[in-house]
Amino acid sequence: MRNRLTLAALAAFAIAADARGAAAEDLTLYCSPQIEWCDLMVEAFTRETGITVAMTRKSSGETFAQIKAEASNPRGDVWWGGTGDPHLAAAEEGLTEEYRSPMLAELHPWAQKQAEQSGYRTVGIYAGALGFGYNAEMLAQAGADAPACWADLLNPAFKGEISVANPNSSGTSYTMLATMVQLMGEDAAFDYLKALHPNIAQYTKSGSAPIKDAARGEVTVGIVFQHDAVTQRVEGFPIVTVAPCEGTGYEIGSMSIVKGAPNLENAKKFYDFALRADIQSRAAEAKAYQVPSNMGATAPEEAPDFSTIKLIDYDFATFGSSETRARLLARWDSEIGALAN
Ligand code: S7P
Repeated sequence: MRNRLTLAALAAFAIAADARGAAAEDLTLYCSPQIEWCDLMVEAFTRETGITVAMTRKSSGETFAQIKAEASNPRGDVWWGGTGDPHLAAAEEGLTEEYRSPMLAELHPWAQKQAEQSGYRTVGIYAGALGFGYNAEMLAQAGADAPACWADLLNPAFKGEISVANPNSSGTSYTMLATMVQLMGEDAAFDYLKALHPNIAQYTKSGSAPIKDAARGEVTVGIVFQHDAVTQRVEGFPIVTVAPCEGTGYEIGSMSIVKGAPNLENAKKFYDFALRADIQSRAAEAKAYQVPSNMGATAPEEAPDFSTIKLIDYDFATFGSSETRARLLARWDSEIGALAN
């Protein structure tokens, strides 16, 4: 009898210990870059730490909206990747935790600045320049001149031949909207987007979808981050990457810990892991060609060369603020989105 009780107690202890272990190994990751890179990060982290990760991939704007909606009962632990503007807005709205990683000193100044600017509620993990890509075979069939500038995309020869994302869901497209405002001034930027509208086949949910559409020959041009166009080229599609002649904006892809993260210690482990040079150097395995933020990481050979791109001095403080974001998106909905309905 005593033996049976001891066995039962041991079994109960084992179950309880197991349950505690499982809970301690949990991490919920909201991932905004390409799914192949999200999968690689999860696999590498679990392999090294044994911590199991529940990951969902959503675009930057969608993830920001989700974290906001869950604020009173946070479900996610880490938001990894996606454009920096909504990470800054989330920081401003108190939706993310302050964390000063011991890895910060290894990062490029632009990545550290992202952290300082947000009160250490987000940090830069990569950089990428906006641009577009075109399908060279489709272009030849259309007999149109190769576009080299934002202005060239207004060519009527591209009627219904350009794809770009919706800036509400997509960080890429919000970066385009903010870039146009900075290049042209706000009213002229909206005039440009209205003039571009007849050439737009669809406003996609995800930022990288437009160049996948162009790769498959569904449209001729996709407006995307240049590294996403490079990925399609590497995949073997006839995509040519363009750095627009007038100049262009860029993203500081960012990472944040969700305020009230249920698994805060594991979130910090993932955060430090994701900032390591050896981990960031693995991006190319997932055909992700952003520029890494750790100074010791090897940038992929295929990554667009920033020194050859005319970059604007992107104003992250203004365009990463909640007020500017909400105002520009509302204006986009009423002046551009309404044209699509
Ligand atoms: O595909 C990689 C990438 O361009 O996607 C991220 C982006 O935020 C996710 O796409 P959305 O535009 O749909 O939000 C970028 O941060 C990243 O470089």
